[in-house]
Amino acid sequence: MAYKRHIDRLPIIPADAKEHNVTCHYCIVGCGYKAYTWPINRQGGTDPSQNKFGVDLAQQQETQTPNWYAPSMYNIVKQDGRDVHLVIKPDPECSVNGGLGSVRGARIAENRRSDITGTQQQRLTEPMVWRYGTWQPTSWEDALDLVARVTARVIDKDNEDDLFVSMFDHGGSAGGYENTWGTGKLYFQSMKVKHCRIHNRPAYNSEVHSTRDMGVGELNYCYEDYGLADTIFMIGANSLETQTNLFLNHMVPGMRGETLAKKQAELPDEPHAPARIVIVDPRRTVTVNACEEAAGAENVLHLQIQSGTDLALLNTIFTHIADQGWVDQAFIDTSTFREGVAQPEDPAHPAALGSFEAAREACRMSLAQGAAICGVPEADIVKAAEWIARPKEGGARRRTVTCYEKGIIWGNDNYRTIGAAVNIALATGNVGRPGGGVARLGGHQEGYMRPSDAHVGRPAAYIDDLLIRGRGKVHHIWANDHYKTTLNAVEFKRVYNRRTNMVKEAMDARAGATREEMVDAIVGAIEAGGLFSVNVDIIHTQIGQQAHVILPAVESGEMNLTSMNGERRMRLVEKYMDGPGSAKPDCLIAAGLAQALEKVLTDDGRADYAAQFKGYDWATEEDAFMDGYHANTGQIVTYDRLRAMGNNGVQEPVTGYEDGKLVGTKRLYSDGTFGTDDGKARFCAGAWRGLQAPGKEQQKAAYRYLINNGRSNIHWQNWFLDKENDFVFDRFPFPFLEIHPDDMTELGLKPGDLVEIWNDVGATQAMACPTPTARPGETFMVFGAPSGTQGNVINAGTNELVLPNYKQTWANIRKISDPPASVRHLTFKSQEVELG
Ligand SMILES: Nc1nc2c(c(=O)[nH]1)N[C@H]1C(S)=C(S)[C@@H](COP(=O)(O)OP(=O)(O)OC[C@H]3O[C@@H](n4cnc5c(=O)[nH]c(N)nc54)[C@H](O)[C@@H]3O)O[C@H]1N2
Ligand SMILES: Nc1nc2c(c(=O)[nH]1)N[C@H]1C(S)=C(S)[C@@H](COP(=O)(O)OP(=O)(O)OC[C@H]3O[C@@H](n4cnc5c(=O)[nH]c(N)nc54)[C@H](O)[C@@H]3O)O[C@H]1N2
Ligand code: SF4
Ligand SMILES: [Mo]
Repeated sequence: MAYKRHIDRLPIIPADAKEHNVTCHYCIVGCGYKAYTWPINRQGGTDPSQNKFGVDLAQQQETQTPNWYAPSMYNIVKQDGRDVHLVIKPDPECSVNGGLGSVRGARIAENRRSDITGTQQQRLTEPMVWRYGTWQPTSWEDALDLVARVTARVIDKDNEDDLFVSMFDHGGSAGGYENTWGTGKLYFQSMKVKHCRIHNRPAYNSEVHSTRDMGVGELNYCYEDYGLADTIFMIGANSLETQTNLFLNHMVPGMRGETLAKKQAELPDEPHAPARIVIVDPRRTVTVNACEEAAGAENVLHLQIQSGTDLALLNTIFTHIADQGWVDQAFIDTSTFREGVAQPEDPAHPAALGSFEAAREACRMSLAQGAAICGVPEADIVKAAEWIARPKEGGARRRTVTCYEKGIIWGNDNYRTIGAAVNIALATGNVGRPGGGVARLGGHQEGYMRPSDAHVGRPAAYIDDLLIRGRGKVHHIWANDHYKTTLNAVEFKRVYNRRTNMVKEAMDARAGATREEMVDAIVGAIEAGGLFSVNVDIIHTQIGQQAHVILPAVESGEMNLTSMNGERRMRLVEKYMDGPGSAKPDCLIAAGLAQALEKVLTDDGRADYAAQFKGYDWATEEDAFMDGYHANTGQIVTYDRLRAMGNNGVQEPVTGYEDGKLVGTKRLYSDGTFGTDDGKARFCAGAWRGLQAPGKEQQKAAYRYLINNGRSNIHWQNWFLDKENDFVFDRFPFPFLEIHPDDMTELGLKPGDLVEIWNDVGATQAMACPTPTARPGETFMVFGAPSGTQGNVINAGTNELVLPNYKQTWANIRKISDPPASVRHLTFKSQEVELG
């Protein structure tokens, strides 16, 4: 059990505790928190003058009091070398979360590394180099010199194709504008690395090409729109668990009618009612359940489609809306491309883009066709179209906000499916207007600032495939663990282990050699098919077990870090504690690597090439911010100005600085001009074409169970901190597999049994969780677990632009074990709730 559960008393935050702005670094929502720190030998008192809340704590506080914090919000950490108390609690003044926490964010403090309370002792503290058959701690200088020397041997001016890079492109948990700039400047300015991939997919590309090609940036609205909308249209997302406080603090109030007064005030000329919601998901999620509780079941329409059939559904809804004439013709005429095809289909564009009429023609699908493919009743498709688009009483346009995430981003036919969702929003004039928007919900926060990646090309290289086929000589990995999170993972790990072990063996064979001899030995192994692996992370990951050099990074809170959330709200997280040991911000690690490369190349007599690695004399992350974000976005935003904007920050793009405040942008495209050359949005002419990625139809035909997969509320990503968090591990020592009780009977399974999931590409294991709401034959497995990689059974098939199709996976299941001891205390009760 977690040590804090034995705590019956926590120190009162003193009135003079230091206060820091914190944006929760876990998910895209970016909830506002405050971090309070004060010296270890002091605490506040109950008198209003003695505590941070300024209230009499000797009195009973009300139920929803903010004058309180939970044990999970507390820790003892180092600040400027001294032990301090740390409390990180939700900020009631933040418009994003209004004081709400979540099962992840409310544990930021207990997930900090502490030598006093013993939390997160797994954090890396020193650089390490593979030596004498294990990893030996060493200095930054020594580690970076080795990385630079080996890297310099395989790259040259104008040919950096043997250097492979996996790097985060997000904000929040790893990343942020500082760090994407540091890595981006190194790999895309000093070098022009084209064999790179992003943390969550096997290529360097966009998750949402089509909406961008259509001129509609994917984060175009503001969270307030959920309170102004008549209808929320949610496709392939489970927001209660994955964008928790966006759901609880914006969607739920909209559905409960708590925002009616605001609607009336802002949009007085039309009738208003509480928002209804249409959810597209093959699975009944806890989000569906929560919506029913919030809005009443009659206001929730769950379209429980067959996995991967979203495109057919969306095209059918689009057709029906067009046939009924529920379109916004004035908007179509003034804001969209009117003359046929603007962009023909080609290898870089998996569907043609053009006029409303062209798309209507290409996407046409009857109710009967749509219903047959998706497996939902025609009447429900009609109802969805009505809720989304039928004009309101008196003829006012219906305001519908459309949101989507990994159910279609990692789903079948990404380009066309996202295009089909945007088509509906464009046809109904629901972009750039209050209560509208068509936006991805997001995963991490965003924080992208890099030199052009145009040299990467489109379609971008399929990096995992190249690595499996023996390409690449040196691999730099920044903040991700493909062993737990990539597709075709069994094959990837098998080959990666073999290739990196060749280098380890070569290094072991030369124990005691000089640096020059060692580099020669490593390069010899590389030339024989080996791979030299460098891992920049905060913990020793699974792929990090194969690394030859490990570089320790700090995370949010241990450095100053900027990022923006799903409504483009940019904030500064102020550093409130020291990083472990000699760990550094990623941007400064990238700078150190650039400097090491400059030195090595100079020593090597390659002065011209060495000169490309100048320009990294940053002393702090703020220097990286000024060199990257500040210099490239009109020189308006600075740390001081952002700090002054507090937890409400400013919505990007930032357009000016007036009266001591940064001026932002509430919604994109509010003037009806879109992000294309001519300012006109395009429709997507993408017809339904079955399961598009190679091998999916065959897998579906050959195996019995859908292995749908994704996230759970309690877990954060690949469990990198959860792994050493008792609260999480007590609850789920193994990844769960939601499975219908009838399927369990057929397979001879008891709750908590361990099962093997296997198919043509691999196998993995999970813990069976009886789930009566699951459809027979359709399971759901939590992804990313250290003890059961779901990606082991996902085949290598991607779309034309190398977007992985994680969600469409089929396999067979067999029992391998009774519940292990660590499972026996678990509850298998339904997670659905009834709010009286
Ligand atoms: N608690 C928690 N929250 C997180 C994260 C986390 O690790 N834990 N990670 C963050 C990150 S990085 C991301 S990317 C987001 C992801 O956020 P989401 O996209 O909301 O999460 P997922 O669980 O991956 O997938 C969402 C839903 O897609 C459904 N789905 C599967 N197949 C299909 C299909 O064919 N069609 C449709 N329409 N739906 C389908 C699944 O049943 C699932 O309910 O979450 C972020 N938030
Ligand atoms: N089957 C299946 N697979 C999936 C998905 C799915 O839905 N189903 N979803 C995909 C998606 S959307 C995502 S986002 C990926 C996630 O895949 P990954 O990116 O591999 O997983 P994360 O847990 O986000 O990895 C974060 C890593 O960065 C480290 N880290 C954290 N903070 C810092 C920092 O500040 N600096 C450095 N250097 N390191 C840091 C952590 O220790 C951890 O090892 O998985 C993808 N894979
Ligand atoms: S909803 Fe997301 S950002 Fe907000 S507290 Fe939870 S994990 Fe953090
Ligand atoms: Mo993600």
